[in-house]
Parts: sequence; structure tokens; C-alpha cells
Amino acid sequence: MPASEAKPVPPDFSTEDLFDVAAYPLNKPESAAYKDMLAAAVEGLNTVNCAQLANFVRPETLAAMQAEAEALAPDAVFHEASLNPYFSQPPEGTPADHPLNRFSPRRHGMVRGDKFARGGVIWSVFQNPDLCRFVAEALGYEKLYTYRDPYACTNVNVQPEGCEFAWHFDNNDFTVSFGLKQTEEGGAFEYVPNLRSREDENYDAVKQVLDGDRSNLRSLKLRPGDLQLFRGGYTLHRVTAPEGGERQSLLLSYVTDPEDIATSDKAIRIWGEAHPDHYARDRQLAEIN
Ligand SMILES: O=C(O)CCC(=O)C(=O)O
Ligand SMILES: [Fe+2]
Repeated sequence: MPASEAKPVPPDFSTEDLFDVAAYPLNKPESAAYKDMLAAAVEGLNTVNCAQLANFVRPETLAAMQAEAEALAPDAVFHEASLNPYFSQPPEGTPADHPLNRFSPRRHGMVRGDKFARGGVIWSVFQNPDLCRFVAEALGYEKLYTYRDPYACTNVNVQPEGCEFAWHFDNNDFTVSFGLKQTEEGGAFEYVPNLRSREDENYDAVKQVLDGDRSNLRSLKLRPGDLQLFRGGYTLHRVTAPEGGERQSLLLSYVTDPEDIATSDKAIRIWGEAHPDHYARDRQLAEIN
């Protein structure tokens, strides 16, 4: 259907408004089709720590999400740093070619969670209870809650042309992302599943990947409207530099503890400032301790 004939997204943004429920029946959790969708996601997560659900968002909704993200991208907080895959500092005496000593530049922007209009589509996607339940079921959690941190709850990651998001392991257990904007060349999500475990850092294998070994590497392109569930804690991954434009992804954060929120120190480290809710958290923690 040409864009001019696209139906406008109704203002209440139900599950049916937001997502392609014919292909992904989020609204019918008792149906066989839902169970098939869930089984496919669980299979991806259990085998390669990643599940991609292509064209998850309805086209009209995607256009509205892209417009919101595009309008807010100039407000993104830009981060520029030289980081190793662990976001750590190596102990003294670490050999130069050791993964702990392999620093790469990273430059990207993050649109803060409080910037999104509460009646808008991006916020509605984040707050959608059917999506939250599906994410929890796919990742094997009894229940997840939308993260209440005012800045880190949901973000648009803006990756400028030519800027690689270099090899790393995530600090959080999992990420939920939607593609918003993609370039023809570059901007690929590359990952090597199960490279380290709780017991073994497996530095030799990490080093081989950093040195260019692509033998167990998987590469996917997160296209606008795709949903991706990813366990990044044990999966070395990167996003290659977008060519000929910028890449944007929407990151949604869910937590197991509904009270969870960053302290003011952490917020300032990430965002350059803190919100009154972060200071309230500091006071709450001081009372507990
Ligand atoms: O933009 C993405 O698809 C994910 C980037 C990433 O790896 C991260 O935010 O840790
Ligand atoms: Fe990551």
C-alpha cells in the first residue's frame, strides 16, 4: 500500500495497532500460533543466544516510530570512549595482545528515556504488556517489569556513519531491540555465541575473534521493524560501521525487580546528569544500609 494510503495509527496503540499480530500473535497467548512463535524464539536463544523476529512492527507504526526517533536524534547524548570488550581496565602487566588490553574507539549517541512522549508509539511499544510477557517467556523469566529508570528505561541508539560499535560482552543479561534505521552497507550485527561461560573467560578464543577469525561468527542485519532478543553476556558481539548513513536501533530495558533504578553516581557517569528519582534512590539505599 503506498504511504499516502497508509491508515493512521489510532491514538490508543493497542497490541494490534503496534505489532503484526497476524504473523506474531502476541495478543493470543493461548493459541497454537503463539506457542510456535515462542518456541522459535526460545530455540534461537537456547542455541545461538539470539532470536530475530523480522517485520514485527506494523508498517504504519514503524513509520511513526521512525519519525519520533528522527526528531529526537539531535538530542542524543553522545558517548566517545576507547573501550576493551569488558569495559574494564586491565591489571598491570597484562600482555599487549591480550583481550583485556584490546581497546577500540566507540562513538555513538543515546536518546534518553524521558525524551519520549508518553502518548507516543515508542513509549507505547515499551509499555506494551503483551510484548513484556512474551519477552519474559522467551528468555525464561517468570515475570519482567519495564525498567523505571527515567533515562535508561528505553533509548534510541544512534550509530553515525563510519562508527563501529566494537566487539564487547554486555554487562546486562539480555537486550531487547528493534531496528529503526539501517544502511545498505555496513551496520551488521555480528556475534559469536557462547564464547565465554560463567566458569571460563576463554581469552584465547576471544583473542582469535579480535584478530579476525570469522569461523563461528554469525552476522545479521537488524532491519527497520525487526525485533531482536539477545543474550549478550556470554556472546561476543559488535555492530560494524554503517556506510552511507546512520544506523538507529531502539533498546528496551526490562528488569526482574520493579524497584530497580540507577543511583545518581551511575546516572551522572552515563548521562552527565541525574534525575530526582536517582537521588531518591540514593536516599533509599542510605536508609537501608
Ligand atoms: O544497537 C544494537 O543493535 C545493539 C548495540 C549493543 O551491542 C549494545 O548496546 O550493547
Ligand atoms: Fe552490546
